[in-house]
Amino acid sequence: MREDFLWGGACAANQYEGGYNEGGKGLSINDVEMGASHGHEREIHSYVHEGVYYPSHQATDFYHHYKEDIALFAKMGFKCLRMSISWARIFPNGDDVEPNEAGLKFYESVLNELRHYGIEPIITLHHFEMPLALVKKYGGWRNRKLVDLFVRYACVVMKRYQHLVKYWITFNEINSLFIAKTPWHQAGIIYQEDENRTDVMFQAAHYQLLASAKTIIEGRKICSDFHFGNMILYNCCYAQTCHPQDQLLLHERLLPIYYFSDVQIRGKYTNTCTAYQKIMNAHFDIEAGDEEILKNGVVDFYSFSYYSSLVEGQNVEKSANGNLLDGGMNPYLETTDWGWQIDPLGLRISLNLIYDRYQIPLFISENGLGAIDHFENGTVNDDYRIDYLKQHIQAMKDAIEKDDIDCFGYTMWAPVDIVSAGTGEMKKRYGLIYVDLNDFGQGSGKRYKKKSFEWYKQVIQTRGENLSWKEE
Ligand code: BGP
Repeated sequence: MREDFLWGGACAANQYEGGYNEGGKGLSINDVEMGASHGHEREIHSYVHEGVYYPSHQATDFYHHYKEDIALFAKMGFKCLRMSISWARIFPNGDDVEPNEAGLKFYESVLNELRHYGIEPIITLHHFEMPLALVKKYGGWRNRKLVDLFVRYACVVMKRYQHLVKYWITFNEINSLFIAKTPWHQAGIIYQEDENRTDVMFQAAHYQLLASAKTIIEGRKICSDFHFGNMILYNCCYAQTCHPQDQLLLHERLLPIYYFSDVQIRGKYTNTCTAYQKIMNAHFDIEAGDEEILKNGVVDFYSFSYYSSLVEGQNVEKSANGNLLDGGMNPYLETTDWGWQIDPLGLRISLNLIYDRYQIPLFISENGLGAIDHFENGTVNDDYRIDYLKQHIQAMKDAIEKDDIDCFGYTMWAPVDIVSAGTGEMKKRYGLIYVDLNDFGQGSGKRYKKKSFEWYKQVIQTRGENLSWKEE
């Protein structure tokens, strides 16, 4: 593996940071969302209710632990950390006249800490989070006003951190807008009864694509050396049978993924996009000048999350879970504690499919195993996590070394235990570092190395050559 390969981990502010009302931060959409660990679906409130536990308020408290955590990442030899900035920490209401200096200072300290250890920050500007005030005032991303407000926020942070950050990702899993059960996390939208949901969704997608492109155009003026990436929830999918109809269904399943990356890489709504608009009977406004913006604001690299794969076909029973997705079960694969199918070879296949289509550098911005960990004697023997990561890294290596795929980095999700995006739970743990907190935020918050900590350190040290692990 190349010497400058970016090995590291990925996380998101709303799941990790906490400090929800500290340093002048405004409320984010996550700050009014309960976890699902009470035996029912997550619940969204319009304000913070007294006595209710909201997972994002404390999360795993990166806000107060960032020095300790970054030191631990450095011990593992991290070359990079993918993290997000909370928009509400910079503009508490989203449309404030001035940015919040304390928020800007906080991320400056974090970035300086990363630089101190030689860890390259990869910054996501919009990771399932936005100021709640923008939902109340404008209805979230259904409103075109959000485009310029977002670009303004992005410009403030890009200017401020231009000497600390080189890699920027505009929107996390931008296609989750078309996939997730609700557009809440991605776009701060709660559907009204009388509206055409499809049109609202496509309009919001257009605004986010526009905001992404504008950010890139403006960012390049700030620093010509910035590298911009998109971030796609990649759905590796197989046809259930060789029946041509199943193959066509498989093709159609990929349309909502290519919809976003085609615009972000080719700079226009391609035939793939218009075909999907027709299938969905979608109508939305494109103003004069928008096409020019999309054309000029294309990304430099394609980043994606990969956790599992699914099956599609005429007779598929949609019983398998996945990262925001459902689909058919694959009889050849095993599943995680949350029913996500484990498919390392699918990662190699995905890298090939994506690279064949776009021919630009790839970056694996998320991959990991959410599992129930048993904390004993100050550690967790998470051989299952080592096994999952080992197999996926091997698949990535095969894609790079045997298939000549240009992939320049891998950030596992997430280096330290954080709150689950889907369920708000703590018991769904991904970390190489255990955090003593439960689903209700109870515990000491102390950090402990899991077995996977030393293993990942060795992987990075040997540049992915030695993936095996022998007990000490
Ligand atoms: C992706 C998100 C992350 C992350 C991950 C795992 O959708 O970008 O924020 O959380 O999936 O999902 P979960 O936390 O629901 O297990």
